[in-house]
Amino acid sequence: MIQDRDVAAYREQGFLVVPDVLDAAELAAARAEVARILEGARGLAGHTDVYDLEPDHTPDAPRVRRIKTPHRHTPFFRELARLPKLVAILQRLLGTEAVRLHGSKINMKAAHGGAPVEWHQDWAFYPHTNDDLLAVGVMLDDCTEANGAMLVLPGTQTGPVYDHHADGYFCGAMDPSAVGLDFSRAVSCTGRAGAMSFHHVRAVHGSAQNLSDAPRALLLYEFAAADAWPLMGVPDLAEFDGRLVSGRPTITPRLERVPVRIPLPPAPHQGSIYENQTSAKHRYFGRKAA
Ligand SMILES: O=C(O)CCC(=O)C(=O)O
Repeated sequence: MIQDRDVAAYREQGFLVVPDVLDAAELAAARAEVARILEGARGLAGHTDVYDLEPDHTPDAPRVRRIKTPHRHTPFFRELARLPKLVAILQRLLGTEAVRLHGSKINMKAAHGGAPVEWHQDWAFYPHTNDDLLAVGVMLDDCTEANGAMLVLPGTQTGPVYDHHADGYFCGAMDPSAVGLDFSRAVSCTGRAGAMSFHHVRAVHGSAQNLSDAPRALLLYEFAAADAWPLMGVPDLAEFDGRLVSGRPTITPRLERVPVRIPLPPAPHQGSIYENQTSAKHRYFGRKAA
Protein backbone atom coordinates (compact mmCIF):
# COMPACT_ATOMS: atom_id res chain seq x y z
CA MET A 1 0.00 0.00 0.00
CA ILE A 2 3.01 2.33 0.05
CA GLN A 3 5.55 3.40 -2.58
CA ASP A 4 9.28 4.15 -2.44
CA ARG A 5 8.46 7.87 -2.15
CA ASP A 6 6.41 7.15 1.00
CA VAL A 7 9.33 5.28 2.56
CA ALA A 8 11.62 8.21 1.64
CA ALA A 9 9.15 10.71 3.19
CA TYR A 10 8.99 8.61 6.38
CA ARG A 11 12.79 8.55 6.62
CA GLU A 12 13.04 12.30 6.08
CA GLN A 13 10.06 13.52 8.13
CA GLY A 14 9.82 10.76 10.76
CA PHE A 15 6.15 10.05 10.06
CA LEU A 16 3.71 9.03 7.34
CA VAL A 17 -0.10 8.88 7.04
CA VAL A 18 -1.53 6.12 4.82
CA PRO A 19 -5.24 6.51 3.96
CA ASP A 20 -7.80 3.69 3.79
CA VAL A 21 -5.68 0.89 5.24
CA LEU A 22 -8.70 -0.65 6.97
CA ASP A 23 -11.71 -1.34 4.77
CA ALA A 24 -15.26 -0.62 5.96
CA ALA A 25 -15.81 -4.13 7.39
CA GLU A 26 -12.48 -4.17 9.29
CA LEU A 27 -13.16 -0.70 10.68
CA ALA A 28 -16.70 -1.61 11.77
CA ALA A 29 -15.40 -4.75 13.51
CA ALA A 30 -12.70 -2.75 15.36
CA ARG A 31 -15.19 -0.13 16.48
CA ALA A 32 -17.64 -2.79 17.69
CA GLU A 33 -14.85 -4.39 19.72
CA VAL A 34 -14.00 -1.04 21.31
CA ALA A 35 -17.68 -0.45 22.16
CA ARG A 36 -17.82 -3.90 23.77
CA ILE A 37 -14.73 -3.23 25.90
CA LEU A 38 -16.02 0.21 26.92
CA GLU A 39 -19.17 -1.38 28.37
CA GLY A 40 -16.91 -2.94 30.99
CA ALA A 41 -16.06 0.48 32.42
CA ARG A 42 -19.57 0.98 33.75
CA GLY A 43 -19.56 0.71 37.53
CA LEU A 44 -15.79 1.16 37.92
CA ALA A 45 -14.60 3.43 40.72
CA GLY A 46 -10.94 3.69 39.62
CA HIS A 47 -8.28 2.70 37.07
CA THR A 48 -7.71 -1.02 36.36
CA ASP A 49 -5.29 -3.07 34.26
CA VAL A 50 -7.63 -2.49 31.30
CA TYR A 51 -9.10 0.99 31.83
CA ASP A 52 -7.45 4.36 32.41
CA LEU A 53 -10.20 6.80 33.34
CA GLU A 54 -10.68 10.53 32.77
CA PRO A 55 -10.71 12.64 35.98
CA ASP A 56 -14.46 13.32 35.50
CA HIS A 57 -15.33 9.60 35.16
CA THR A 58 -18.09 8.33 37.44
CA PRO A 59 -19.34 4.73 37.74
CA ASP A 60 -22.69 5.75 36.21
CA ALA A 61 -21.27 8.01 33.48
CA PRO A 62 -18.07 6.23 32.36
CA ARG A 63 -15.34 8.36 30.74
CA VAL A 64 -12.47 6.17 29.54
CA ARG A 65 -9.22 7.94 28.66
CA ARG A 66 -7.41 4.81 27.48
CA ILE A 67 -7.95 1.09 26.97
CA LYS A 68 -4.62 -0.43 28.01
CA THR A 69 -2.78 -3.17 26.05
CA PRO A 70 -5.84 -4.33 24.01
CA HIS A 71 -3.70 -7.01 22.28
CA ARG A 72 -3.41 -8.75 25.66
CA HIS A 73 -7.12 -8.65 26.47
CA THR A 74 -8.80 -9.48 23.17
CA PRO A 75 -7.97 -11.91 20.36
CA PHE A 76 -9.39 -9.32 17.94
CA PHE A 77 -6.68 -6.73 18.64
CA ARG A 78 -3.99 -9.43 18.84
CA GLU A 79 -4.96 -10.55 15.34
CA LEU A 80 -5.36 -7.04 13.92
CA ALA A 81 -1.66 -6.42 14.66
CA ARG A 82 -0.91 -9.26 12.20
CA LEU A 83 -3.05 -7.94 9.35
CA PRO A 84 -0.95 -8.78 6.26
CA LYS A 85 -1.36 -5.35 4.63
CA LEU A 86 -0.23 -3.67 7.88
CA VAL A 87 2.74 -6.02 8.28
CA ALA A 88 3.81 -5.32 4.68
CA ILE A 89 3.94 -1.56 5.44
CA LEU A 90 5.87 -2.20 8.68
CA GLN A 91 8.44 -4.31 6.86
CA ARG A 92 9.05 -1.51 4.35
CA LEU A 93 9.32 1.25 6.96
CA LEU A 94 11.42 -0.75 9.43
CA GLY A 95 13.57 -2.17 6.63
CA THR A 96 13.36 -5.75 7.85
CA GLU A 97 11.35 -8.90 7.37
CA ALA A 98 11.20 -9.73 11.08
CA VAL A 99 8.89 -7.46 13.10
CA ARG A 100 7.77 -7.76 16.73
CA LEU A 101 4.81 -6.10 18.44
CA HIS A 102 6.04 -4.09 21.44
CA GLY A 103 2.77 -2.82 22.92
CA SER A 104 -0.67 -1.38 22.26
CA LYS A 105 -3.25 1.05 23.65
CA ILE A 106 -6.38 2.87 22.55
CA ASN A 107 -6.49 6.57 23.39
CA MET A 108 -10.19 7.43 23.39
CA LYS A 109 -10.01 11.26 23.49
CA ALA A 110 -13.76 11.63 24.01
CA ALA A 111 -15.68 14.63 22.67
CA HIS A 112 -16.02 17.59 25.05
CA GLY A 113 -12.78 17.34 26.99
CA GLY A 114 -10.76 14.18 26.05
CA ALA A 115 -7.29 14.57 27.54
CA PRO A 116 -4.24 16.08 25.79
CA VAL A 117 -0.90 14.22 25.62
CA GLU A 118 2.16 16.38 26.34
CA TRP A 119 5.14 16.44 23.92
CA HIS A 120 7.29 13.36 24.25
CA GLN A 121 9.37 10.76 22.41
CA ASP A 122 8.31 7.11 22.73
CA TRP A 123 12.04 6.33 22.79
CA ALA A 124 12.26 7.91 26.24
CA PHE A 125 9.82 5.24 27.52
CA TYR A 126 11.35 2.16 25.89
CA PRO A 127 14.96 2.56 24.64
CA HIS A 128 16.28 -0.40 22.60
CA THR A 129 19.62 -1.53 21.18
CA ASN A 130 18.73 0.17 17.88
CA ASP A 131 15.99 2.62 16.96
CA ASP A 132 14.18 0.68 14.22
CA LEU A 133 10.88 1.05 16.02
CA LEU A 134 7.70 2.96 15.21
CA ALA A 135 4.17 3.45 16.45
CA VAL A 136 1.10 3.00 14.28
CA GLY A 137 -1.99 5.15 14.92
CA VAL A 138 -5.02 3.28 13.61
CA MET A 139 -7.71 5.94 13.19
CA LEU A 140 -10.94 4.52 14.56
CA ASP A 141 -12.64 7.92 14.09
CA ASP A 142 -11.94 10.68 11.61
CA CYS A 143 -8.93 12.54 13.06
CA THR A 144 -9.03 16.31 12.56
CA GLU A 145 -7.30 19.34 14.01
CA ALA A 146 -10.53 20.11 15.87
CA ASN A 147 -10.75 16.78 17.72
CA GLY A 148 -7.09 16.56 18.72
CA ALA A 149 -5.29 14.68 15.94
CA MET A 150 -1.77 13.61 16.86
CA LEU A 151 0.89 16.24 16.10
CA VAL A 152 4.45 15.37 15.02
CA LEU A 153 7.50 17.64 14.78
CA PRO A 154 9.09 16.65 11.45
CA GLY A 155 12.79 15.76 11.48
CA THR A 156 13.08 15.24 15.23
CA GLN A 157 13.60 11.48 14.73
CA THR A 158 17.29 12.16 14.00
CA GLY A 159 17.79 14.62 16.87
CA PRO A 160 18.65 14.12 20.52
CA VAL A 161 16.71 12.15 23.06
CA TYR A 162 15.24 14.83 25.31
CA ASP A 163 15.00 14.95 29.08
CA HIS A 164 11.68 13.43 30.22
CA HIS A 165 12.36 13.77 33.95
CA ALA A 166 11.00 16.18 36.58
CA ASP A 167 12.40 16.48 40.12
CA GLY A 168 14.71 13.56 39.37
CA TYR A 169 11.94 11.13 38.40
CA PHE A 170 10.76 10.03 34.97
CA CYS A 171 7.59 11.97 34.03
CA GLY A 172 7.06 10.96 30.38
CA ALA A 173 6.95 14.54 29.10
CA MET A 174 9.49 17.04 27.77
CA ASP A 175 9.70 20.52 29.28
CA PRO A 176 8.50 22.56 26.24
CA SER A 177 10.18 25.72 27.56
CA ALA A 178 13.60 24.05 27.92
CA VAL A 179 14.14 22.05 24.72
CA GLY A 180 14.51 24.87 22.17
CA LEU A 181 12.07 23.35 19.65
CA ASP A 182 9.66 25.35 17.50
CA PHE A 183 6.38 23.58 18.19
CA SER A 184 4.55 25.78 15.68
CA ARG A 185 6.22 23.59 12.98
CA ALA A 186 4.29 20.52 14.14
CA VAL A 187 2.20 18.73 11.51
CA SER A 188 -1.20 17.15 12.28
CA CYS A 189 -1.69 13.48 11.41
CA THR A 190 -5.22 13.91 10.11
CA GLY A 191 -7.20 11.33 8.15
CA ARG A 192 -10.48 9.53 7.71
CA ALA A 193 -11.34 6.62 9.96
CA GLY A 194 -9.46 3.59 8.61
CA ALA A 195 -6.29 5.57 7.84
CA MET A 196 -3.09 4.81 9.76
CA SER A 197 -0.24 7.08 10.86
CA PHE A 198 3.28 5.73 11.35
CA HIS A 199 5.73 7.69 13.51
CA HIS A 200 9.35 6.92 14.30
CA VAL A 201 10.10 6.04 17.93
CA ARG A 202 12.33 9.15 18.33
CA ALA A 203 9.91 11.62 16.67
CA VAL A 204 8.63 14.31 19.08
CA HIS A 205 4.83 14.21 19.21
CA GLY A 206 1.82 15.09 21.34
CA SER A 207 -1.80 16.13 20.97
CA ALA A 208 -4.25 18.73 22.21
CA GLN A 209 -7.38 18.30 24.28
CA ASN A 210 -10.52 17.43 22.32
CA LEU A 211 -12.97 20.28 22.84
CA SER A 212 -15.03 19.40 19.75
CA ASP A 213 -18.30 17.47 19.47
CA ALA A 214 -16.58 14.53 17.73
CA PRO A 215 -14.76 11.71 19.56
CA ARG A 216 -11.21 10.79 18.44
CA ALA A 217 -10.40 7.16 19.20
CA LEU A 218 -6.86 6.20 18.13
CA LEU A 219 -5.57 2.63 18.44
CA LEU A 220 -1.79 2.71 18.86
CA TYR A 221 0.41 -0.29 18.15
CA GLU A 222 4.16 -0.11 18.76
CA PHE A 223 6.41 -2.31 16.61
CA ALA A 224 10.14 -3.06 16.59
CA ALA A 225 12.57 -4.70 14.22
CA ALA A 226 13.07 -8.15 15.77
CA ASP A 227 16.78 -7.45 16.36
CA ALA A 228 15.98 -4.34 18.47
CA TRP A 229 16.12 -5.54 22.08
CA PRO A 230 14.68 -3.48 24.96
CA LEU A 231 17.38 -2.05 27.23
CA MET A 232 15.05 -2.47 30.22
CA GLY A 233 15.21 -6.23 29.75
CA VAL A 234 13.20 -9.21 28.56
CA PRO A 235 11.59 -10.96 31.54
CA ASP A 236 9.95 -13.78 29.50
CA LEU A 237 11.60 -14.89 26.23
CA ALA A 238 8.66 -17.07 25.09
CA GLU A 239 6.21 -14.17 25.55
CA PHE A 240 8.68 -11.81 23.78
CA ASP A 241 9.11 -14.11 20.78
CA GLY A 242 5.35 -14.78 20.77
CA ARG A 243 4.82 -11.14 19.81
CA LEU A 244 6.57 -11.55 16.43
CA VAL A 245 4.14 -10.62 13.66
CA SER A 246 6.53 -11.72 10.90
CA GLY A 247 9.94 -13.35 10.40
CA ARG A 248 12.04 -15.34 12.84
CA PRO A 249 13.20 -14.51 16.38
CA THR A 250 16.84 -13.76 17.14
CA ILE A 251 18.98 -13.72 20.26
CA THR A 252 21.55 -11.53 18.51
CA PRO A 253 20.53 -7.91 19.10
CA ARG A 254 21.82 -5.31 16.65
CA LEU A 255 23.67 -2.60 18.56
CA GLU A 256 23.70 0.90 17.05
CA ARG A 257 25.16 4.17 18.34
CA VAL A 258 21.85 5.68 19.44
CA PRO A 259 21.31 8.38 22.11
CA VAL A 260 19.61 6.86 25.12
CA ARG A 261 18.21 7.94 28.47
CA ILE A 262 16.81 5.41 30.91
CA PRO A 263 13.26 6.03 32.27
CA LEU A 264 14.36 5.57 35.88
CA PRO A 265 13.70 6.20 38.66
CA PRO A 266 10.11 5.40 37.66
CA ALA A 267 7.40 8.03 37.43
CA PRO A 268 5.67 8.62 40.79
CA HIS A 269 2.30 8.18 39.02
CA GLN A 270 2.10 4.82 37.24
CA GLY A 271 -0.46 3.21 34.96
CA SER A 272 -0.41 5.26 31.76
CA ILE A 273 1.29 8.17 30.02
CA TYR A 274 -1.50 10.41 31.33
CA GLU A 275 -0.66 9.42 34.92
CA ASN A 276 3.13 9.69 34.29
CA GLN A 277 2.70 13.19 32.88
CA THR A 278 0.81 14.50 35.93
CA SER A 279 4.20 15.17 37.56
CA ALA A 280 5.51 17.26 34.61
CA LYS A 281 6.35 20.79 35.75
CA HIS A 282 5.56 22.65 32.52
CA ARG A 283 2.67 21.97 30.15
CA TYR A 284 2.20 23.01 26.55
CA PHE A 285 -1.38 21.95 25.84
CA GLY A 286 -4.22 23.81 27.51
CA ARG A 287 -6.73 21.91 29.58
CA LYS A 288 -10.23 23.32 30.00
CA ALA A 289 -13.10 21.92 32.05
CA ALA A 290 -15.42 20.11 29.64
O1 LIG B 1 -3.29 9.96 21.47
C1 LIG B 1 -2.48 10.75 20.99
O2 LIG B 1 -2.81 11.73 20.34
C2 LIG B 1 -0.99 10.61 21.21
C3 LIG B 1 -0.70 9.39 21.96
C4 LIG B 1 0.70 9.14 22.34
O3 LIG B 1 1.62 9.71 21.85
C5 LIG B 1 0.92 8.13 23.38
O4 LIG B 1 -0.06 7.67 23.99
O5 LIG B 1 2.10 7.78 23.58
